[in-house]
Amino acid sequence: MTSKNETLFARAQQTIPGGVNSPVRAFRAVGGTPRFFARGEGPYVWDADGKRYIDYVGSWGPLVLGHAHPEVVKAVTDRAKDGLSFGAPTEIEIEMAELLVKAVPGMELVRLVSSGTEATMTALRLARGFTGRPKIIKFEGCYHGHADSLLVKAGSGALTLGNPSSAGVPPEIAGHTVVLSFNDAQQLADTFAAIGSEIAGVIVEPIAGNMNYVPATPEFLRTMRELCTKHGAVLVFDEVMTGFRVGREGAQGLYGIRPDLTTLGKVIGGGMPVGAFGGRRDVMEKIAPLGPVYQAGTLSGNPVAVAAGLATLKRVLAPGFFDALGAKTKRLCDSLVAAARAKGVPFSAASAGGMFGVFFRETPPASYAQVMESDKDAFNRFFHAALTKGLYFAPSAFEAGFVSAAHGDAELDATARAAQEIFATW
Ligand code: KE4
Repeated sequence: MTSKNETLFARAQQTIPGGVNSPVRAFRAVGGTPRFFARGEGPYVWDADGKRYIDYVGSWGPLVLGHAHPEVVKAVTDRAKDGLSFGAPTEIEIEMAELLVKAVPGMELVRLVSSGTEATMTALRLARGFTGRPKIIKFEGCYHGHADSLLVKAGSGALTLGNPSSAGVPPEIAGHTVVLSFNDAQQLADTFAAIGSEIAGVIVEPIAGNMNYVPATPEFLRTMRELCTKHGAVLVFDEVMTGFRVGREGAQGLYGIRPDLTTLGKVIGGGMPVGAFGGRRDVMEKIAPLGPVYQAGTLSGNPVAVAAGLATLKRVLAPGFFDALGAKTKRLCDSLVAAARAKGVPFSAASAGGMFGVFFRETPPASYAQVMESDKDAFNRFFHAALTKGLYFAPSAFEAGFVSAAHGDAELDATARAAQEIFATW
């Protein structure tokens, strides 16, 4: 009997490239038919066939409270009754800006946009506008959205599909993007020594979630901070994924390192389109209408989307939220590792807050090269076995996973049991 997912996928491909509106959803790396979700509630999603899954993707990070949280849904419906968008300032945007400035270390001014890509694209334009320099440094395997300058040896879907450097980006643009090795402090120092006067900014995922899950070493980030300060380059922490996901002050709070600019997305929209960039006042005052660096957006700071984000953040910033979330994620990881190792399968995991990575290798990777040593075929086999057992992990060996506050004992125990069954017949 043909699954409704298959029917919908065939139909979608008639009008949408690859049948999806974002490539990593297409199951290209893992094979098989993408699941078309009909609804989500708490830790669960249901596909077009009515099959239920425990969701460990959470829309790639935003749903830190779980699906359809009553307070978030109410905030959206209440706000929508007063109008969806004005293209004019609203008070709720000030509420969000005040919350972010208070919560994120070093954020003196912040601008809301509608996606993480807009946030990172603008942060780098700001770095170039503030310094008058052309070059940016990014790191292989890190993904910062799909702006031209950043689709050079990128992670996430670009890596998943095997084309980390996108077609369509002219050499004149890609040439100003210097791609270095993640966690290689010496190479970074050597690069600054050679071309420091040309470097406008450095952008990094402090915990890389787009080549699976690879935390920066403290030495790497400390070196980065010192070099940017010494050479007058703008340090951008891309916390679109880690912001309000790994801790109440994001990854920069865990490391105790203050960037010049921070980009945010995902959780701050609670499932609706919100991104943000912000940081040092002297840098942010270069953005229009105050300064010469232009940026704009019809739906920037959209009040309905911001209402969803505020309802989410109010829960996230409550005392003890991340202690509880981090314990759940660690328990998930420990149960997966225990199930695999009991059967002699090389498997490891790592996590922070509600974000985790699983790897078919003995130890968690500390670099892009080590990520690439992981057994992708084993991951794909695990992914499909888990799907059959009603567990939905990211359909790529190069993506992080996510646990929400809605995941409870029942879901974590069910996942542990399913993992034992999967590895029992490995
Ligand atoms: P968006 O434009 O997708 O809102 O954000 C881009 C972005 C920027 N920075 C980081 C660290 C990110 O992880 C992302 C987007 N993440 C991917 C998942 N790894 C989004 C999922 C997708 O592309 O469909």
